[in-house]
Amino acid sequence: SDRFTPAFDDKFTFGLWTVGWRGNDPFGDATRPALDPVESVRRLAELGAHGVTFHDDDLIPFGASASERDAIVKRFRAALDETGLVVPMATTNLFTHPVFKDGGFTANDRDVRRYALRKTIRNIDLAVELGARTYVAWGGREGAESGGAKDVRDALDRMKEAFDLLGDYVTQQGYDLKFAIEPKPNEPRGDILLPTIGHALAFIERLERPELVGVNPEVGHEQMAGLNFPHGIAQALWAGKLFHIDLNGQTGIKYDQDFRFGAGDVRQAFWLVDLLETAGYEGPRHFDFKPVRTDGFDGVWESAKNCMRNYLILKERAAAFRADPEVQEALRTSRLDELARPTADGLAELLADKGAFEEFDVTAAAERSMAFERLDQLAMDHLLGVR
Ligand code: GLT
Ligand code: MN
Ligand code: MN
Ligand code: MN
Repeated sequence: SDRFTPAFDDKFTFGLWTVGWRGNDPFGDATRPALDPVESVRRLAELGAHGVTFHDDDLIPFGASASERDAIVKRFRAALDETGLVVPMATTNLFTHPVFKDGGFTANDRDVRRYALRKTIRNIDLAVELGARTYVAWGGREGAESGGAKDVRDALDRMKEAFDLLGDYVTQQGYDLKFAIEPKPNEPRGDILLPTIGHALAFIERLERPELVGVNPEVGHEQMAGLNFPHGIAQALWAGKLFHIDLNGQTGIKYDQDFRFGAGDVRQAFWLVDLLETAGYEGPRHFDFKPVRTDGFDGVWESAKNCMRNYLILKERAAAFRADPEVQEALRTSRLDELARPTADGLAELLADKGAFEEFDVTAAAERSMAFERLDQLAMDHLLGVR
């Protein structure tokens, strides 16, 4: 072990479905056998993780009887007690079973929507029982492949209705649980509703209890839309809505690659860690990745370990960048301190200031270099470990 070996307080968490992914994709069958969730808990604890998260069906096979369910939960809880791992988040599988082929909360079929809500409520009870404070909602099947198939305004009414009902439920039960919507632009649907962080943030403000709902952005999902992930995270933080985060790797606009964290766009990963560590984000650092299907369990545990390792390496690199006196000087030269200053002391002050307009030297202002190239190379030097 070295300084990049995680500790419990680093708050690294993993979905059971990540290390448990068997490698089945649209073109090929599973390449690995199923993994017992209890084995995952033990292995992740050995690697230094803080907790695990799950979909109802990751833990309890779809259609299990009540007695099977009780036995599974009991055994899982014993593994948590034995290892000290916690369950900060849980979620619902509203995408695997064919009944959800047209969605859960926004399926055109009303009975499917009612079933999706009841399935969610049932797992909320278990999530709370296991100590979760966040409930993720990834609406992967909420969408369409063709224009006439979905009235998007009606679908958004139904989506709002779903979150309003779930908000009523947790409030009535007195649960200390908040929801985190996970945006994704496409895959498995041709187009998914609430495709980006921005769409989700705007949607949340229309809910009856907006304070109960935030976002769970995933690195690769925003990058699939060509967006800058750290910018999206900054806006979620600015709105007070970063309730949870899915860390992984993606290289540009293509299928959802779900690489281990740090693989993919390493520059965005650097700025992301810099942001999370300096903005005071206190939630779990949750990894939602898929160990490549070419590898056996060796690669599963190697990649799980390295999600955490890469986070800690980037954390060290970002801290070195911030602590470097030359960087601090470069930040001042690029006038980041000026951006942090209010633009005016109110409207009257702005209108009265001739220097702001009538006497403003636009030519001189236009000629001032922003000096961003030097600043960025300092970041690169730190990221690449040569400073
Ligand atoms: C699924 C999806 C992920 C979501 C999970 C939560 S399920 O694996 O691809 O991005 O975070 O439902
Ligand atoms: Mn993904
Ligand atoms: Mn995924
Ligand atoms: Mn995810």
